[in-house]
Amino acid sequence: MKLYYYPGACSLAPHIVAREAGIAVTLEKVDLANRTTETGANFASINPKGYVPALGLQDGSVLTEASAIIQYLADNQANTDLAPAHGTMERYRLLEWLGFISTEIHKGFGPLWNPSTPDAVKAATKERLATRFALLDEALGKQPFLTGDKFTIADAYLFTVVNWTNFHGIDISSFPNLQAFQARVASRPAVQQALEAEGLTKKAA
Ligand SMILES: N[C@@H](CCC(=O)N[C@@H](CS)C(=O)NCC(=O)O)C(=O)O
Repeated sequence: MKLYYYPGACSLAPHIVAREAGIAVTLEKVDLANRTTETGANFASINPKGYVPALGLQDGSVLTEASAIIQYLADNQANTDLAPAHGTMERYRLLEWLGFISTEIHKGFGPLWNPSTPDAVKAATKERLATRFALLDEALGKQPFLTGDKFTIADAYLFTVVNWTNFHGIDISSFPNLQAFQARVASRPAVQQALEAEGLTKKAA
């Protein structure tokens, strides 16, 4: 399998999951501005959506959308705790978190990446994110990971997007449980390996 990625982007979540699951993936870096990959391929022809992550599968097809890719990787490894079995209430709880992370946190950062976003909009974006961080902080005060005692794909995704606070100068020290979660996840060997492979070790939480 080949993971098309950009350092520190949401593609870090499937990268972490692959390493946690012990699945060998080839990494191919994408120049998002020029829509080309590091081997010179036209990324638009690989993923017409134009964004990472994209996972090239053995049969030549490509799977996109972070939430789908991390589930695909976890479900490929039946013996891991990375995702509860389909059809269980635990799986729906996982999906509940994935939806929250994708729409409220991942896309919640959206305006901050655009240099032309007015300062007032940036401030409002950070305020809205803070309300979501408060919910996460409360949840993570009760248990070490989002769904309980075990690290799952939702934790890999959350870590990846909350790590963006480092790129936008957002202080999360008023959310101590969330801050401790970031440090807890960062210290996992698979996460360290993924950060190092993407050249991000110094910027990690
Ligand atoms: N809906 C997609 C969004 C992916 C996404 O936002 N990718 C960003 C990096 S985190 C990207 O590649 N942006 C470049 C672009 O859209 O041109 C998903 O959940 O995977």
